[in-house]
Amino acid sequence: MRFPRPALSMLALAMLCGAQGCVLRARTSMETTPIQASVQLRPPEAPTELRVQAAPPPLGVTLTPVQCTPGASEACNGLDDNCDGRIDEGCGWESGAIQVTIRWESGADIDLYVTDPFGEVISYQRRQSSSGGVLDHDARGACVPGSDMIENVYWVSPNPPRGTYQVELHYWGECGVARETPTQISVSVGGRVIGVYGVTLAPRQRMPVVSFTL
Ligand SMILES: [Ca+2]
Ligand SMILES: [Ca+2]
Ligand SMILES: [Ca+2]
Repeated sequence: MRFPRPALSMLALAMLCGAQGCVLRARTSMETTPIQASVQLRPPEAPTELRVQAAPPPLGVTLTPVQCTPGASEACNGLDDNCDGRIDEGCGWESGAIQVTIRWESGADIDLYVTDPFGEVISYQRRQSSSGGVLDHDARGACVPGSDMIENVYWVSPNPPRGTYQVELHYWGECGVARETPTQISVSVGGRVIGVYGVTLAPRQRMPVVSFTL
């Protein structure tokens, strides 16, 4: 950073020469002298280990054992197949310090809602929160030809805000083909999957499925 330095009094000398020789004249001057100062910024904080506590699943939601195999190929199925803590890496949606991925198969249009500790809700209606959460994969099921049935929210920052996160699902529509729809919700925090949850939703049902606290 560059600061103007407060004026300093300096003595300036001038040599004036004429027919009778030379004289030295002195005068004081006020000058502004730039100085260099640097502010030492702390290095970016290394990702800290995230301690997470998941609330017991609400009624109707089941918690299934995490099944993965180190070295397995990663399928685009809403699960962390190779145990690296990233769900579906290479499939076109991102992983991060927090990743929530839902998947279903019925052709319905299911929507994922994640509420951050500040109460901001991330969904297809508002895809980014100021805390760094992003919905980067939206799905419409059979309502939109070519759509798949996976939605994904992740946190870009290695240090997402501490507090409680709430995951909700909403059965938006049957798309002319679906009825009750089983869904699967994978949650990864700090590089490991903390749970794979399952819930069956009826048309237009909205319910909280997972809550966890950092
Ligand atoms: Ca993986
Ligand atoms: Ca996968
Ligand atoms: Ca959807």
